[in-house]
Amino acid sequence: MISSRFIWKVSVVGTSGSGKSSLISRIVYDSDNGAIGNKGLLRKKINVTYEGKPVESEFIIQEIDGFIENEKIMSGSSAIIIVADVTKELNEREIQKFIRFVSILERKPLMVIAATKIDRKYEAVTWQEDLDPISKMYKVPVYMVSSRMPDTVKKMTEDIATKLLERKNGKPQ
Ligand SMILES: Nc1nc2c(ncn2[C@@H]2O[C@H](COP(=O)(O)OP(=O)(O)OP(=O)(O)O)[C@@H](O)[C@H]2O)c(=O)[nH]1
Ligand SMILES: [Mg+2]
Repeated sequence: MISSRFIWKVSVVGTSGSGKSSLISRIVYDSDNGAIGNKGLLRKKINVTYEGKPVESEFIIQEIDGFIENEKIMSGSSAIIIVADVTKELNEREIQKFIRFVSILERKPLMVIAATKIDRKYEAVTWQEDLDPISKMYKVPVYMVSSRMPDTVKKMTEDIATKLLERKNGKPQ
């Protein structure tokens, strides 16, 4: 039996072609067909066990192209997944600037970095070590994922659901 239900708005941000739609498609349909509509909101139920009880969370997922510093959109999000393509040079400045913008919002969303396309590791130019400094400085966790590797995405999604519940319950992050 499900003991509680929560609805969270999750925004997926990143530059064009970074893999946002493919990640969303993996989360929502368990497929890596990135040809999902770009604009609509998609929903996905995520079940996790929290403090020994099954908890159902519903993610309402929105794809946002680029690192738009829009206060209304960002503070209306419960969580933001920042997508970085490991086959592309990391734009550290842009990501840091965006994280700083989100960090000072009064209703600060949970942020994670999804370093994606790790199935193409032979073409990778960005590594976990490149993201570690940003991750440590801003306490934003990094997930090495691929829309072609379902488990990596599932783990990140469940972690986000759990962290959102912890935040709601006032647990320090
Ligand atoms: N090998 C591999 N290719 C990926 C992965 N994620 C995305 N791609 C490919 O990268 C390209 C861009 O992916 P999209 O998911 O459309 O990226 P996007 O960020 O939604 O792009 P825009 O909506 O145009 O901004 C497509 O050709 C995908 O098939 C991945 O994890 N592995
Ligand atoms: Mg897209």
